Amino acid sequence: MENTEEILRKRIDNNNYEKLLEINNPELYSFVAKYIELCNPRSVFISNSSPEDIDYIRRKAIENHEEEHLRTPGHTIHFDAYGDQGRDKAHTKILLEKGETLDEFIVTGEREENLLEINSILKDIMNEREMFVCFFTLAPENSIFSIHCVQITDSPYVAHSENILYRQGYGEFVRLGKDARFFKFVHSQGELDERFVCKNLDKRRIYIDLKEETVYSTNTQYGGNTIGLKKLAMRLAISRCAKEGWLTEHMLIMGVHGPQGRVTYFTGAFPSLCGKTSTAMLEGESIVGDDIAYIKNKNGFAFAANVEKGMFGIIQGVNSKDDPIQWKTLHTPGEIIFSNVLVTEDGSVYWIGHDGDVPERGYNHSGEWFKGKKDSKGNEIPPSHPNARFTLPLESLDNIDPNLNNPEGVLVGGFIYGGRDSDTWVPVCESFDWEHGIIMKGASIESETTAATLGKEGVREFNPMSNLDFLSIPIAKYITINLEFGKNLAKPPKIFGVNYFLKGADGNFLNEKNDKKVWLKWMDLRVHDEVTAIKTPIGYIPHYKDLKELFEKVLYKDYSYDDYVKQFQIRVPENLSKVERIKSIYLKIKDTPVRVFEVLEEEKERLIKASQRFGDYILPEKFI
Ligand code: SPV
Ligand code: MN
Repeated sequence: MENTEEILRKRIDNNNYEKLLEINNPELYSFVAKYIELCNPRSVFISNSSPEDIDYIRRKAIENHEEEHLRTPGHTIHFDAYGDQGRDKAHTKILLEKGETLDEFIVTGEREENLLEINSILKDIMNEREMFVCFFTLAPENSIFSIHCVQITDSPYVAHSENILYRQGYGEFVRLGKDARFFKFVHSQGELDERFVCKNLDKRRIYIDLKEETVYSTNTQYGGNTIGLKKLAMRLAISRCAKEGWLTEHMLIMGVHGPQGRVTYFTGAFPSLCGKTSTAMLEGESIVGDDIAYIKNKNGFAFAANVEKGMFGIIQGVNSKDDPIQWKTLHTPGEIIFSNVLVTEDGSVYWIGHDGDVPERGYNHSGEWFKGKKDSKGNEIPPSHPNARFTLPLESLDNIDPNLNNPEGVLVGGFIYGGRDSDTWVPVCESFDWEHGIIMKGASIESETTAATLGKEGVREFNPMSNLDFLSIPIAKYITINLEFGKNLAKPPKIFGVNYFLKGADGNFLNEKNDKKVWLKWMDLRVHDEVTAIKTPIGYIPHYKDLKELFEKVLYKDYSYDDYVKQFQIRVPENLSKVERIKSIYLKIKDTPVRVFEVLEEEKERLIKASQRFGDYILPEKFI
């Protein structure tokens, strides 16, 4: 093989070569050279994070037909291939050395063998294409949270998305030179068809090599599979933080605005499509992040920072009444990439749950579209995909929190865990303490599956901390790190479990979308010890009078005692079954900390005792 310098000099034009040379880092040079040799692009573009370079990428996404302009200035549309509109869990593998194993829930592959495979897929894959090399920083720059990253991709759409979603990093690489310790990402969309979407989905692979802190992604365009800095970097970060004792969580970060102008920060973990973004976007509160948080112990307190600076949000159901802030930004000129929505005849967009009537025709991920159009199996094609998304800078939202880029992060008052649960958890419940919260709320999340991943919807799935899809370490280790993290804090955040999806006997939801506003205000009061709560076998729940007052104040709604009882009665049989289900899962997980079984057992005993006194469905007032 030619040496690194020769390859770089020969394959990169002068202007771009100079940009690369500004960064004095031999590891970077050999990484870039290696993939130029292997992927064999026609040309190489090195982005130096300047407005011109960022704009170049934006223009390339249009020229390459991965994006198209829409009517509103700054808005573009991108489509992913049919069947490439969610995360491909089956082909996303953590690479392990021979003999190493992870839990059965985590898809793994043998390192050497899979690297050979991915190298053969990558061979000449960028033939006749341009390679983009981009530099980013995860979390605010120059802070204890920062992690530096290099992305190689032949998709200007991916590079463009990252320019919206992440902080630029070229300056940091120049500053750090040889000392930069960075994550590496190699992506190629592979061959595209006549609609400029991936053709070879059978060769879609997402391989995470922890040893070299490198991720490979091929033959896919969907952001969750391709945007290296998002869920791919998250797996690398989980592996790194496990060694260093901090947390990488699938969590929103938001400021809840309490009495007298007080702002209290919460982090919240919810599986995809379970209300995470809509919680972070609640009117009257402020958003720091909607997807990924790094959390560190600083002088005995938990501080969180948003890894990102943009949002790759689900668009289905966004409407002017329930989501006024997103609605406004989505209808204002400014940089937004829409994906997999319907483009109407006048160049605007429509998605399922948008205000107004469904348009008669337009085009979408299925090509030309008209009302009633069916796919080859005879199923009606909806105007937009259920996992259709928008990508925008957080700063374009009216509720952006001033601490988004604070290198110190924000002090965390509470952790929130939620899932899609039709019959067990009450709408909001505070754990007895850190251990109880981590185990009974976080490590016990189950959720009915959604469209964010490929596969069947509506099946109840175990998803500890809503982070299972992204774990690159054993589950037991991950839970232990969470338990330890709280033990080392002088004042750990309070831990709450929420459930926005509880249903009544008639099968209807017991809560409205906006009721979560009230749960948050209650949590804020609890963090500051400003209201008392009812101690039940599953944790502390709100008093009726406090909720009634909050419903009145926050939603101008009369909250009836009847509603309260339906929502907050303790459903003993369902909770007991859940304890059993979770216990049987952890029995199969290697090295589960004993404390997990003890806490589950204690919960079970409390539930049984209570049912012996009060029956299976217990009114909150029984516990007063
Ligand atoms: C999620 O599905 O949790 C997302 C979008 O945030 S993805 O990038 O697909 O992970
Ligand atoms: Mn997510």
